[in-house]
Amino acid sequence: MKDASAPTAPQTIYLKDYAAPHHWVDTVHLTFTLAPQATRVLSRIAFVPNAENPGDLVLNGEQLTLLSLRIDGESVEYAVTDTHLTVAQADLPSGAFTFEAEVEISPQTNTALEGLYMSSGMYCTQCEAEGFRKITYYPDRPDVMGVFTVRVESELPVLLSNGNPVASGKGWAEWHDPWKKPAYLFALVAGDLIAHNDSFTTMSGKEVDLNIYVRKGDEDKCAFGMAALKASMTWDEEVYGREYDLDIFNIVAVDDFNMGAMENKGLNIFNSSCVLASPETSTDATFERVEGIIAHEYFHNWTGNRITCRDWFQLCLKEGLTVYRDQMFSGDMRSHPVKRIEEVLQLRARQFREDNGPLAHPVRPESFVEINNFYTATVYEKGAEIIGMLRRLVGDEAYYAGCALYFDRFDGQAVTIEDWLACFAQVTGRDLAQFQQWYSQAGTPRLSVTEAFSGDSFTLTFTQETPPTPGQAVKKPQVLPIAVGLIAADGTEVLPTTVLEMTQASQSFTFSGLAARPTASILRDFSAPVILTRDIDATTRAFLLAHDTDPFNKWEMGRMLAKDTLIAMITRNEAPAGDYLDALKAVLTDDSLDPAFRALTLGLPSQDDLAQTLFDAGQTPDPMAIYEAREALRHALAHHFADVLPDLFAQLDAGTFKPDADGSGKRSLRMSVLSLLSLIDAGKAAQGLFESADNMTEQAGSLLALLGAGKGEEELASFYAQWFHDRLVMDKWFMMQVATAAPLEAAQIVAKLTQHADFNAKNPNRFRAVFGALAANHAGFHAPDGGGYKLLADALIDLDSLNPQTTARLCTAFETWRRYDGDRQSMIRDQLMRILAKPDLSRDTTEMVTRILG
Ligand code: 0A1
Ligand code: ZN
Repeated sequence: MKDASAPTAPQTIYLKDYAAPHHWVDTVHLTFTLAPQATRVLSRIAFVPNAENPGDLVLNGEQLTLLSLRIDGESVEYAVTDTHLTVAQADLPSGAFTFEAEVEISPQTNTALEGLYMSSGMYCTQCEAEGFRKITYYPDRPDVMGVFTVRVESELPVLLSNGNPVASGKGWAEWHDPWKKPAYLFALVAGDLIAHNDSFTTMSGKEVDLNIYVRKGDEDKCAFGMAALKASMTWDEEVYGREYDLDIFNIVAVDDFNMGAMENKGLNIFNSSCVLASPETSTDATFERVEGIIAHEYFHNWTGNRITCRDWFQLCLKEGLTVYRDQMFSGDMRSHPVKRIEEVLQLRARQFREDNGPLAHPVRPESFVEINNFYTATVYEKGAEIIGMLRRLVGDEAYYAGCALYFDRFDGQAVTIEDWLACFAQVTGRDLAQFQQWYSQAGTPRLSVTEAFSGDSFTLTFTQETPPTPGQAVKKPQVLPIAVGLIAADGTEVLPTTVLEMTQASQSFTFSGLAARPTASILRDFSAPVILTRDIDATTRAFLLAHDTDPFNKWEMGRMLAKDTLIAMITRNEAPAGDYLDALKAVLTDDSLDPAFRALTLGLPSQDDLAQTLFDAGQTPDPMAIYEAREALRHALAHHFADVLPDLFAQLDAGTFKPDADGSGKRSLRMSVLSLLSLIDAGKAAQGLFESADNMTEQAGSLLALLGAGKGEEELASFYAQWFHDRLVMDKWFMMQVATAAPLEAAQIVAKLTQHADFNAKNPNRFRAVFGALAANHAGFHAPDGGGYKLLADALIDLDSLNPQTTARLCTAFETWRRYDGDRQSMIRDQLMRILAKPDLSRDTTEMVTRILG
């Protein structure tokens, strides 16, 4: 063996450098002998040289102890670094060969939660993106696909891997996955688990065994997830014609997990917070999230697994499309308008924020240091918006025809965005070259519009401009589908929703034959991910809030009124306008509207959103002033609605808990009402509900209402006494205290909570419950003395040694630092420099902090 063991410096990887591998994989046989600190992994891999790109055998491998290595049964010369194992081409047989190796790894000490690790006594894996290389030597890249057979040896009762079960006996089990796959979809689980079992008959009549595996005590939290899985399977058959392709589909709930869930072939692994649900312990929001994530991971079976990504730059190929699919599914299961508003809220809060700061990157990035840093809102959510725009532009029929062609043409392959778009170009005969820019150009386009009426014609003139982002100074015009409708003065719609296709920097569209000047409803259903500026007065906004037939824009008008009101309160010390309060009250009390919609309309823009809006308008946001204005508006709303709140609260009792759209909509409005009511009734209604609630939505909702009104100490203690044994409910207990902490108390509350016996930095859910909530408590995080910054930086410095992925992700708390005043900027810069100065800082965190500093 040659030992070239000098540590490799982090390298930037470029899309333009993509080259096919020197070797393809045919079959893979793995045998795992599990032991907490000394697991043995025996591999037998059939390699085939790539005639088109011959060369050395290059395998990835990290943190492995190599015990033996053979090629076609013979020992051979090889070189090992801390990241690779190489066998020179000259030392390889001329044709196909079998590579065999044995390595030892230590799952128990793996706190990064990548590769094979242990969580609450069970073994589990996370291989996406590049975790398989911590399990054994392998070409760990998504374009190398193989057929896996896996043997697991352990005394633990449940032993799982991908594909179908082949055979098992005492202390062992064998699995075979007939579908070739990249290593990132490999999974293994071993534990003392209980199965919640069911079955599904596919459209061609095949019976599939379904299981959700959980720890003892969680059996009663599986039924909802199972129903969501079956609904997802039916939906993908009915809507996309996609059938499931194995005899068994397993889901496993794991307590320690960096992300939400993972689509490993036939063996999805879930963060337990994203699959377990029961009325007593989970809120409506959790039920909705579980339903969406189960669907997302299941839908990956076709968009991601059967057809995968050629390289990690193409991540949006599977993620954007799969998010789009899960969004449509959730809309079908619940309410499309409500779902769309929630999507846009999330897009603006996360993706626009990212796109407007130092971490902005194209949906298909062109370079990365650590791919784990690119599982972003841009890749996922903007990626989904691109699919939605494509569908709007080509129409439903061509959209489904393009998808069908994609599934047919690329099944079993690892492909690119170009391959995906070529299917739609073929089906429609369109040139999608300009549209493809959505994948390469970062930044959120600013769209402005002017209106003119003359004779019987109404003209809309749009102008678009995308601001510079890191590495991209000059931007080209994007293709924008702009959905518009026109409304007459009496509220009737004179032009139903019509999609305008904007391709130029500036472009006009004229509508003729109009009897009078209409009011335009623009960017209906949020038809493109842009920031729209439109100079319209409060009266027109109130008119659209009352009359727009497009629910998204109806909501949007309320949101804009709220924003204008808050900005006037912050910058000009104005009192909230009576018209706005009246318009909102009309929505609040309009029984003909969906309660979920009314709740969303009642919601105020977040402090972070207001800070960005002020910054965009050329001002320096003052977090304390934003906080105070928002609190003052909440009080003003409570007083203005005082005469209707108690009755609404009583009427909105949804009765027996059902986590469906109807019930959750009612509860959502009821909790919004309660949070205002608590500001004026000394907390009486909330205390009453807290005592009597039989579901977590109302129990946590009433506690939050109390905390938000500066009360709830006793309730917080009794909540703890009731739920201290339930880790997922305890995450809420931690989170709620930080989320509702007053600005000048937040850091102190966080510091105290990290000393609590139930705080555990090694568990990502618990760490995020505290520090994610601190970052989300805008005024608390940005407290004038910098205490919030320091506390987060301290925690990240400690966490980086344990879990680089979660550390890097939470660094995004600092991504908006250039918005704020000089003092805050310099305090944040100091903390970022302090993180960067930590010896042995991970590659993940180094990349993130470096990019944020810009
Ligand atoms: N593919 C998963 C998300 C995921 C990505 C990375 C992970 O570990 C680094 C884990 C999960 C999904 O989209 O659901
Ligand atoms: Zn995904």
